[in-house]
Amino acid sequence: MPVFYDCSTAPSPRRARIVLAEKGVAHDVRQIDLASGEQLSPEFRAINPACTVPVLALDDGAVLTDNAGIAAWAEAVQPDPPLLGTTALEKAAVASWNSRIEGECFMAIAEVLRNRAKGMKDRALPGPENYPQIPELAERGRARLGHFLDRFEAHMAGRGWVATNDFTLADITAGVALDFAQWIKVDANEGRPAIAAWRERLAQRPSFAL
Ligand SMILES: N[C@@H](CCC(=O)N[C@@H](CS)C(=O)NCC(=O)O)C(=O)O
Repeated sequence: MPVFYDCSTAPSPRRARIVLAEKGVAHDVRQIDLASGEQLSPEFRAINPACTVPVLALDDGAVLTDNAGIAAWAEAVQPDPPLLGTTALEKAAVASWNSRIEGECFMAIAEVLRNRAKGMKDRALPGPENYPQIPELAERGRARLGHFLDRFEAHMAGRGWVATNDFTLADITAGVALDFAQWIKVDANEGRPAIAAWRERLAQRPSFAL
């Protein structure tokens, strides 16, 4: 059975956890304690030299070391329900929105958190190398997030789901990101009724309780 390397408190592995749940892919779970730096241990480096979770280790020895790979693999081995779109245009829309949400929303939140938190001194980026915090990036990230959320609110007005007429990976990435925003005390729902209504719909999915 595949082994999923998780950290129950972190946002990135939560994205993959939701994908595996939506697809019904059976797997074992190993928790990696990011707070104590287990991702930098020699044992975990041997599994993922990038020192990040999520990781999915497959039965044949292949190791998938990020959300992009895990989602692509899960869609290929378990096409139902489709999470990456079905028509050519849907696939384009899911890929496009997923990429935008990662860059404009997820990263903006991470910039705020990682460039300010005392516990992340010299850990401004995940990975094997240490990078110092740049406080200005925290300010920029907060501004970027606000601008993204206003654009996203306009996009979601009158829509059921982010990228297509159905729930897709773009909803997973955005839903996890906006929960992550609470870590920096940003309530994405405030003054944004379309986002709030969509998050209500997400909250009804059992996978989002994971
Ligand atoms: N591109 C990766 C990013 C994964 C990532 O940044 N994971 C964080 C947890 S949210 C991590 O492992 N951090 C380790 C660290 O901060 O040292 C993906 O989405 O799969």
